[in-house]
Amino acid sequence: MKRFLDALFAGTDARAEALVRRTAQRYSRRSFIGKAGLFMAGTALLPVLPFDQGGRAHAAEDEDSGDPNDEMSCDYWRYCAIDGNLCNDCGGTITTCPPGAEPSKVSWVGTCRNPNDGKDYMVSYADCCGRAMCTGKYCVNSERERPGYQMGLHNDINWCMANKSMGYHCTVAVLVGMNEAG
Ligand code: ABN
Repeated sequence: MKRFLDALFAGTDARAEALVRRTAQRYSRRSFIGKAGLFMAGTALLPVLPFDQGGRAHAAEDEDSGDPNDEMSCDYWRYCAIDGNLCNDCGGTITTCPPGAEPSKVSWVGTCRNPNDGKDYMVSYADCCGRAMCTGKYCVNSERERPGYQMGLHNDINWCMANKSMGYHCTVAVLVGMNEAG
């Protein structure tokens, strides 16, 4: 075995050295540092480039009733910042997980205006976890959402990540507060 490996790697050091020498002759140190700096700056900037999420929102809009009081429609007022499968279309309700799934320990909170009383409500979009992804209606709305590089303001996230069982099943929309001033 040793003889085989020796034969396989024979000359490897010499070839690597020759390659390094050729590269060093072709590029000056300054140009190498410049290129490496450019590469590193480019990769560091990549996550903060703006990206268009319009397509996601439109996909959901196309097939909806537009009724802000229809809990099965993505246009239901409480879903203004939801990103997920509706649990009420997956064997649960708008506030409870389907059997066998448990609510995520952390959740995304949005603020939605209820057109029936004109007040703003805080809505917690908790994910239900521990079962395979449900195939019920998927809604993507993004009121006050910001792109992914501000993670705390972004809703396209699997909130089951803090649970023991991280599999995402569906999302509920629970009212957790009302803006008294509004
Ligand atoms: N919050 C719903 C979700 C789950 C997994 C991936 C993206 C969004």
